[in-house]
Amino acid sequence: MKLVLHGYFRSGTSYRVRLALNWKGLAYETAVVNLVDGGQRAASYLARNPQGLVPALEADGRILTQSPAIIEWIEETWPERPLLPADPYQRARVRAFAAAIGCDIHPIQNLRVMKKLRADHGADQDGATAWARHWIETGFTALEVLAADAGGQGGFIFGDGPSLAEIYLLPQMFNARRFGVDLAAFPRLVAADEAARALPELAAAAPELQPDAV
Ligand SMILES: N[C@@H](CCC(=O)N[C@@H](CS)C(=O)NCC(=O)O)C(=O)O
Repeated sequence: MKLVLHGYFRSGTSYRVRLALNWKGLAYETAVVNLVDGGQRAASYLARNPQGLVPALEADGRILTQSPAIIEWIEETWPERPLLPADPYQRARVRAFAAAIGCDIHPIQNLRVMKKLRADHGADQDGATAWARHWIETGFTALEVLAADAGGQGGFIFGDGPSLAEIYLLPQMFNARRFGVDLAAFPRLVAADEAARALPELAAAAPELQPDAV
């Protein structure tokens, strides 16, 4: 199947999809949508995703959007090297961990939200950064507790290898570092991030290694 990932090196949601594709060993092409230049609002991109958000994954010409839906589609299409455990209760726990990032942290520190804070709500750059840090720290405080009780091994949160939890965590840790979050308070999350990034497939998805990295 021909896969083309429309995304941006620094986008956390694009990073999630790269991690899932790499973990499954799937080859894909990269189509850069430069978020700084407004590429997400170009007519050619809006035709692929009317939301004007990356990523979009093209699979044999068919378009998929929304990273959670894309990742679940990848998981269902290529079930080997599963990112979700077999047991329904455990699957729900892993999905809850991922959703705490995907629904409750990432959207409120996203580019367009930060821009709106600066443009219309009186925040300067430091104020917008403090906003992002606040929501990441609030979310991470709960995730640290969840992770401590998740029973993972070798640094991983659930089980003894990467799951959807790490697929969501790595990009959020990247953002946390960008915004200057003090990660010392989150040793369990730091350990999971390190364990996952030690795997060559996942390491290759890092933003700084992408063709559009600046
Ligand atoms: N829920 C969507 C969110 C996508 C999203 O927020 N993408 C960001 C980059 S991480 C984006 O395109 N931002 C462009 C903007 O804010 O203008 C998903 O998971 O795919």
